[in-house]
Amino acid sequence: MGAIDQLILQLFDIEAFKFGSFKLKSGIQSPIYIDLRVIISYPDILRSVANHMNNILQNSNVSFNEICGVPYTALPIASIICVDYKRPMLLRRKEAKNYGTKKIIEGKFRPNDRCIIIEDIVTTGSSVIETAESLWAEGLQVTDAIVLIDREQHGEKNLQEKNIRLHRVLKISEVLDCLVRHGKITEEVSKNVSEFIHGNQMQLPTLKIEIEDKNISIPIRQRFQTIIKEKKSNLCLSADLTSLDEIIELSNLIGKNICMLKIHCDILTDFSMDKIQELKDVSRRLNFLLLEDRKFADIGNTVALQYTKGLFQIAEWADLVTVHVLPGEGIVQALEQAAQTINESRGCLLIAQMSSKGALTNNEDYVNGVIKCAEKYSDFVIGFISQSRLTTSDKYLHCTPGVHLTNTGDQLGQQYVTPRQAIDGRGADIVIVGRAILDSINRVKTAEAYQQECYQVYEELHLSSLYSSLSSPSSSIIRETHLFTTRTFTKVNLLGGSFNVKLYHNTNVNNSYTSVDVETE
Ligand code: BMP
Repeated sequence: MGAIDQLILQLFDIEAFKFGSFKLKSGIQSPIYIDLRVIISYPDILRSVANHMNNILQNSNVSFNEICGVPYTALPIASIICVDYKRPMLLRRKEAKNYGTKKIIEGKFRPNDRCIIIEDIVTTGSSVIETAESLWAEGLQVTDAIVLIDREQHGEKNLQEKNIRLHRVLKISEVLDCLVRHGKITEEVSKNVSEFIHGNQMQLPTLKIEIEDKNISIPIRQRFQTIIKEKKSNLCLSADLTSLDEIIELSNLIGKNICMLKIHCDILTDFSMDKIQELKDVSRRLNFLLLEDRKFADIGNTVALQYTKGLFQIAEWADLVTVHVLPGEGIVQALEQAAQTINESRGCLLIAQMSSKGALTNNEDYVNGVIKCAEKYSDFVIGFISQSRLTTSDKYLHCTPGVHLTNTGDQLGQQYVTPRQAIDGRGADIVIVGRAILDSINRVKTAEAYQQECYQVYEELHLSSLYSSLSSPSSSIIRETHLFTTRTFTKVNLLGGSFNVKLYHNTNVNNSYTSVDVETE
């Protein structure tokens, strides 16, 4: 009897092959079950398996520096081969340690070393591929793997696709033939198993890469800051139109210019959840936030219902809402709690000061109360609707409505300032513009002009404060950078976000920086 037949019969005797009906991990019913773990209890068989592998290695002229066994069954086989060959062994952990070095590959090796993988059985080849990937990641070369049994279920092809050659001691078809020849199983059982094997060719499970929708997963405050930086826009369009269709159409045209779109859903004559979803889709595509200017002002319980229920189900689609703190902080607590039922990031802007004539918010105590509330709920409150800078903290975005380049007010108490006054004079981060754009002859052109004006003033303002910090010898920026290089880069915080700033140094001009460029990363 040949050595291969002998090995197969030994494996059969120790019940490494079982025939019957077995439910596999995948739920599939299989007529064969192969359990090679049993070989560790039979040193002779273990020795014989290792010898067969050694022969293959010698005959195939595979050169290698290290041998890596795939846990668990292949480890003792790999150990024997390592000793026979006097080659070092590597081991791939199933999971990286969560203490100490966090290594996944144990053992000594040098980059570019050639490593062969030893495995007991191959079905799809996925565990060999996983092992190879860990070794590749460490700079090792892996081109060959050797297994005891190939189930012939597409493993060889899958490995080939990864440029790994598969060597095997036994193919499942050889095992079946041998067992039939020696009267261990019937032709019928063998046929059954063969049919099962051919009917279950397994492609490697394709890695499903879920492109993370950063718009949804990152916190709203960070998302807002990123949008402003990326789009170079701190303009919010107040789309006070009564048709949602018209708002969708307009946002398709103006979306690229704005960081936020503000609406009042209760003035819409054609509101529907389908249409608002359409607007939400535009906002995701053109990267702006949706603000429902609901100005909640009731007790917590009522407000939670107004936020999540009714016709508008605001929490479903509005990234941000506006809130009066008049009823006390319970209103914010209620909204924050209600927002937790939504699996997207939500936030709110507290109304601290209003632009209209005679606003009762013009009261220091009131405004201080609003700021305190913002601090207490700073995970949910990302800023204010205000007419002045309320805090020096970068954390809160100050959004200022009542902005118009040419008008000073309307007949109903609205009072306007220019973008420059709002930003430079009053410390606004975001400028909210409604009728100045909506009533213009060319809304798109006007929006572009407002975007440019608002962002330019904003940049100028922050750059001039950057200049003054640069001229101060105690400035942290100066300390961080090398003063006498001609061009340095440093990070500064503007809009609460981190910007890469290029500093051009000109030693002729009093050793001071002559120009500062803000580059978005
Ligand atoms: P307009 O630019 O057309 O005046 O519109 C301003 C928008 O900002 C309106 O939607 C209004 O409800 C809102 N708003 C405001 O004007 N002043 C405030 O203090 C707070 C606001 O939300």
